[in-house]
Amino acid sequence: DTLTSTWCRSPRPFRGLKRNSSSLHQALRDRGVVDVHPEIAEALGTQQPVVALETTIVTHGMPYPVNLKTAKSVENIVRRTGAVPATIGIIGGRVKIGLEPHELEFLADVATNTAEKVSRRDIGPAIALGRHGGTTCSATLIFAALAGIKVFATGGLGGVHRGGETTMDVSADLHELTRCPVGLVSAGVKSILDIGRTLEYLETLGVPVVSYGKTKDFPAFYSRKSGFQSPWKVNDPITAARILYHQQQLGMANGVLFGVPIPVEYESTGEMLQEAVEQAVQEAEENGVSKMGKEATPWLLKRVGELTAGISLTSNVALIENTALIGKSPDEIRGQIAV
Ligand code: PSU
Ligand code: MN
Repeated sequence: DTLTSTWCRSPRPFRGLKRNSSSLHQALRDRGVVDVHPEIAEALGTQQPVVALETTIVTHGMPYPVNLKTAKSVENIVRRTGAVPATIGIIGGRVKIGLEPHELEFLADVATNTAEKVSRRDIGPAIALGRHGGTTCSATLIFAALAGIKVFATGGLGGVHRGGETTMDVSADLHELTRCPVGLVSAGVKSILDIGRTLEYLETLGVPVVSYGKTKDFPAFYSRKSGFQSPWKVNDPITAARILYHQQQLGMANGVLFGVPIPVEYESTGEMLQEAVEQAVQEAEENGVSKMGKEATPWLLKRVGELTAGISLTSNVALIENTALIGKSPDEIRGQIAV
């Protein structure tokens, strides 16, 4: 059996999902490596709102047991808004769109599960080698788009790292937003990044950046303002949904980045956290962390947590819970948009 002969016999890639639960489920199963949770297949097939959630934050972004508690809390918040949460991850080489509680617990048990941090480039290898993985924003966007999920809520998108103009450390998350017609709701990009260059890069890629709220201030994760402005702002879910809808109507494949600032009550700690971020970034430079590839982000987040005695973690949990609340799917108001 050569690779080519195996390849030729494998099921053809599925084109065009029908929004009917049984055919969706079947189609994704036929692809061979994707399991859609029946509740999510049902919701997608009957036009109920679904919100995608990532798992790198569980496997590489937060320590146990806060990671598990946060992931469950975010799922519950999504449910309370009337949408179905679709937490996405990879278990034993199978893509899971929607995790059972025991599967989420397994991924959160970071001491024993050896889960990889899976971006676009890691998807094929992780599946072929039967690995477990927490999906980053880029991989989660791919699977959300595959399943027809329109909204994805998370804490912080990846971006251009400090010094990225020489290291070329630019997160694959940015490019993925050019390929996936999904509204990504986040508290901006992590403050460990070069926010100005990240926004420039998104402009080059043609990804709309939209502040969700009263001002165009682009949020900086732990604080409500980054000092940079988004090109656009919207303050209601219908307009937000229209942005996605009209792009799709025009056959554009790209998504939208919605920036939702951390709740006001966490603003006061933002400045202190930013100081810790600056220190962590400096230490990272001294320790050559920029040469660590995908380990750079987890290293920086962990170090900021240590420097702030866990306060950064409390803020991190709060902002993710908040984006999940705002991220209540534009699907639910689809009926109100003129077709
Ligand atoms: N923000 C956090 N914690 C995280 C991440 C972002 O507060 O764990 C993750 C997201 O999954 C994001 C990824 O997609 O980091 C980006 O990693 P990189 O910079 O290696 O592309
Ligand atoms: Mn990187």
